[in-house]
Amino acid sequence: MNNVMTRRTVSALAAIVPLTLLTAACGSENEEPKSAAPTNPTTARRGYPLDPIKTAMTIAFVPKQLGGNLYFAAASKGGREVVEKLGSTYKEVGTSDSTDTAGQVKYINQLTDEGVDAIVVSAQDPDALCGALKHAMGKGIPVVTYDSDTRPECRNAFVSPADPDQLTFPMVLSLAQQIDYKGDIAILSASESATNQNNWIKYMKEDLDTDPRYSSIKLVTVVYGDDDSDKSYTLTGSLLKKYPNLKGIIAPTSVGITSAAKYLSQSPSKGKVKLTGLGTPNGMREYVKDGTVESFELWDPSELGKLAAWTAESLASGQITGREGQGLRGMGGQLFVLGKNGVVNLGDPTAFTAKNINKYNF
Ligand code: RAM
Repeated sequence: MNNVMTRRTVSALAAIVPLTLLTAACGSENEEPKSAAPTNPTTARRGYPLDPIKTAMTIAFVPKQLGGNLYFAAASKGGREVVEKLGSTYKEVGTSDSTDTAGQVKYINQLTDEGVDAIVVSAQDPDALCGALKHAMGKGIPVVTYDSDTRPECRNAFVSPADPDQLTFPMVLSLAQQIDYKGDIAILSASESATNQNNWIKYMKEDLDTDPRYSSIKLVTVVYGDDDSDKSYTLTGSLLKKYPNLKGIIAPTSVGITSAAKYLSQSPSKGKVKLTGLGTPNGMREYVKDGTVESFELWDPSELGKLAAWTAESLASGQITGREGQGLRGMGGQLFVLGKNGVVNLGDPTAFTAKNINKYNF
């Protein structure tokens, strides 16, 4: 046991030291890296523990959804900031439809053909992208999933917003408290194949089934709005019609919760049918102010994008390989350590209420 811990600590430190130097090297634009840059970028991609290198790479983001989704817009902004700060080129491609998995596969293959230095993807499906991603990795292109994962063997590392338990537990508890621990509830999700959504739903169901405080709460259905505003809005109306005794909705999607809030705010169910889940403060502000929603949560998507970009740069420059126990420092100097299966968690989510929502702008 001690040996394992010692090995992990040593390997984490080995990864951290060059990263700290890399940060320092990037502090001044004209400053040359302190030690020799590797002559062969392919070697760097294979993950050898190299000295700090001057980064001039192309890092490509493939969000789960492009277009009006505020969540991914914020994540991309953070990702771009880090990539450009490191002197690399930020590239972004993707589909506007969060169910267009074939589109994601097509973009990943394109990026592989172009020979980008790393791919950062929020996966619409745990399996469907695997062939394309494995092909990319086979060509020496590191793959980072963020927000929504694939099967672990289809990427090098996963930048997860938070531990799923820490994310779902407060959502279920908050809704339970608001409905006095009894009545029918529903979940309004995004797309049916989204890894992150399905994982969170699994945890929520487990909570509802096993926590004795929830024995009088019944989950009547899970519906999928595909992160499409109109579809999620219409589905909210259908839920209210089909389940007239519905007491609450959990929507763990930024598009879904805003659409549901919009519907409720205009209906007689405002304030009566409770709503919580995951949303952006900018998308939810008016519905918190008008009393439709008491509280919801989220992490800072821009920080998620930053950490994803930083992980990709660290992999592509050979500073880390995605192995458990390796460490990397965020731009602010905070240490993140890769856990089992190369998963790194951003941290705990924030709960937003009328009291604090004005402090946030994303
Ligand atoms: C939507 C997407 C995304 C999820 C956020 C909270 O934008 O479904 O994957 O993490 O909501």
